[in-house]
Amino acid sequence: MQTDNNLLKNKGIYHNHCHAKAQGEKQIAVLLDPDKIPPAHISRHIEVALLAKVDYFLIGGSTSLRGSLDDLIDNLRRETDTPLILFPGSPLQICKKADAILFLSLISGRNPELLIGHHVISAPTLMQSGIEVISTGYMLIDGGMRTAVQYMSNTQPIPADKNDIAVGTAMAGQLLGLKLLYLEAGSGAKNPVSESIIRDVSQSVSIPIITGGGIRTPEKALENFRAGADLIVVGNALENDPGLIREIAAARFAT
Ligand code: 1GP
Repeated sequence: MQTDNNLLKNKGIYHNHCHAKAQGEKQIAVLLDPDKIPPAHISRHIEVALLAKVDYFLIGGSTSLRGSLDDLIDNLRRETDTPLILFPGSPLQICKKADAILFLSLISGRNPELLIGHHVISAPTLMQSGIEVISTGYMLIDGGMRTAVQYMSNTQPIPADKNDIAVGTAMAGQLLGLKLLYLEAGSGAKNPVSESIIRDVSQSVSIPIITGGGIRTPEKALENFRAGADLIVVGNALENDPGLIREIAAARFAT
């Protein structure tokens, strides 16, 4: 006999996230970028994220230079059964050991490689891999500085004060059948995505909304949730102040 937990787990990560959304629950993911975290800090990062009981680990980044994705996933597998979700900067960052992948279409941009090209390259591997594929509309919103993802994607972000463009883009993503929207100010962004954009987008679509980029305080996390984010992603804050993640994660329960 399966327990309720096992039954829920078997339905998949996306299903579980939608279930949480329907219950009004908020979730948090920690982003681990193997190129950014010094190897000596990885165990500590994992430990503090687990103490904070984060809902997911996102794994990936804009570059694939130094860190080994495989080693990081092996390391995480030894420590936890928290779902491991790829957040790939390129098809080079696909790893069958993960539980799921955010199959990102950069719908705020007009770079065909990031709208369909990379997908064609990676689809055969993904079809064979057995990992859960979650099609995601990835929307860059100007965060007040040029970020790695802007440079690497060779696209312009949506201006931070153009809510209508963000809303239209999000609506198009939902109509195209994407399952999630990721509103991204870029890792280390000076200005996180504004509550005003999050609110307008969340009131215009029914699919779940992820926000990330420059979320460094529990207050900002809470504002994102209250504006309509279903899941927030935190990366740099963990590197700068590992203890902070517990407070940021607690914002899930304060809405
Ligand atoms: C980047 O949204 C994530 O894709 C995390 O950003 O590193 O600024 O938290 P930070």
